[in-house]
Amino acid sequence: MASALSNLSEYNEDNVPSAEKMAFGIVVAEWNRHITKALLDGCVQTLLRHGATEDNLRIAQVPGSFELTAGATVLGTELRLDAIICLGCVIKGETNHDEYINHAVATGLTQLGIQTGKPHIFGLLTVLNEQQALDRAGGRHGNKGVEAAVTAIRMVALKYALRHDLRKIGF
Ligand code: RBF
Repeated sequence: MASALSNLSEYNEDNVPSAEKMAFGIVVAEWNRHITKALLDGCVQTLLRHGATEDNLRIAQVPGSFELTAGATVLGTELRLDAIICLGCVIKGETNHDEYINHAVATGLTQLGIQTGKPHIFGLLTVLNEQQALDRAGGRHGNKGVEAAVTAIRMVALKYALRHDLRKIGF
């Protein structure tokens, strides 16, 4: 169950580093478009609110969530991107398709993060029904696109801090 502490949508804006010099790739799945559009809007608005510019955002649409890792691989060839954010929504149906897709995306993004050294953010809703998705795409559990954006900014800031040998990182 989500709690106030774990719901990053209610984050403290002052604790988020500036994204002014950061460049982000966003891969968004078209399946369940009414949900993924809300995730994308929340994500982009959050990046811009924290200083990112539209010039530094690259957005790619892919058919379904299974294609998120392939989309991330394509965007990853743009070396200037500091992080790739992947957004999708898989809703459980009568079969086990959701488990295969969700595991494939989780494993794929983990591997890409390790291989490239760039943060690959898991913004995939893995829900049991549409209501759970609506709750997490601007509803009572916040917007996971917002949280994905904040996570991306913080992970890029972590890399910048290490590069500049700062002694205190985050918090
Ligand atoms: N893609 C999603 O992003 N969300 C879904 O809920 C979803 N459900 C699917 C259900 C089935 C039975 C299949 C075969 C595909 C589904 N997909 C879904 C599409 C999947 O991510 C991918 O685009 C296709 O399987 C083509 O590789």
